[in-house]
Amino acid sequence: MDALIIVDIQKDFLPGGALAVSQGDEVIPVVNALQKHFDLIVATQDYHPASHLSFAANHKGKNPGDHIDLKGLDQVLWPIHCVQGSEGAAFADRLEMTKVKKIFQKGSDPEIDSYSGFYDNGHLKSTGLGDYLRQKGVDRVVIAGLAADYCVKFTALDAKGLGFDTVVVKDGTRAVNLKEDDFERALEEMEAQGIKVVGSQEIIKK
Ligand code: VGL
Ligand code: ZN
Repeated sequence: MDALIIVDIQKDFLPGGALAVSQGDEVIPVVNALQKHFDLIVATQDYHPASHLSFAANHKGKNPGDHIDLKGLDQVLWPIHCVQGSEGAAFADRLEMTKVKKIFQKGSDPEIDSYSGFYDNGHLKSTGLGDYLRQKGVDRVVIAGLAADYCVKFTALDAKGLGFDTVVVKDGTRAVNLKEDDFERALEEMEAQGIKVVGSQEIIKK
């Protein structure tokens, strides 16, 4: 059984958003086309309280892009984004959501960030996504969305670590690219862990 995991396709990650991913909007038609090929589709949603400690604005004198130690973990600081209940936290207008069975929210604990849709960055708490997929009999997950170098990458690494065959759709994701080669490095890191990186056509043609 296959599942499609749609990662964080939210307004704040689209061009014009608070944490805009360049060409992030281009993944939407790709993900909408992919959905026709799956019987089980879930989505993750970055969903922070305004007090979230990944926001530079919550640290005096810090700017987005700076790093801090947050409870023992290296944390890059971000602009305020995906605040619970805000327009920026909403899913993209053009994203097809009618087939999405369940939404897994993450990043709600102000004291720890959560890039993966499965666990927070300290692997302390699970979102329930892994148990949900297992209970549905899923053995392969296909992942697309934003951003390739953060939430897609960590979602894929956790999926693989949990034993799912894991596929990432290269044209269904875009990177933040704080450094210019972060996209390529993220793909390499995932492939090194046995995650397959494919084009959407490889899934659609079947
Ligand atoms: C993300 C940075 C901060 C993501 C979320 O969805 O990739 N990146 N929060
Ligand atoms: Zn976030």
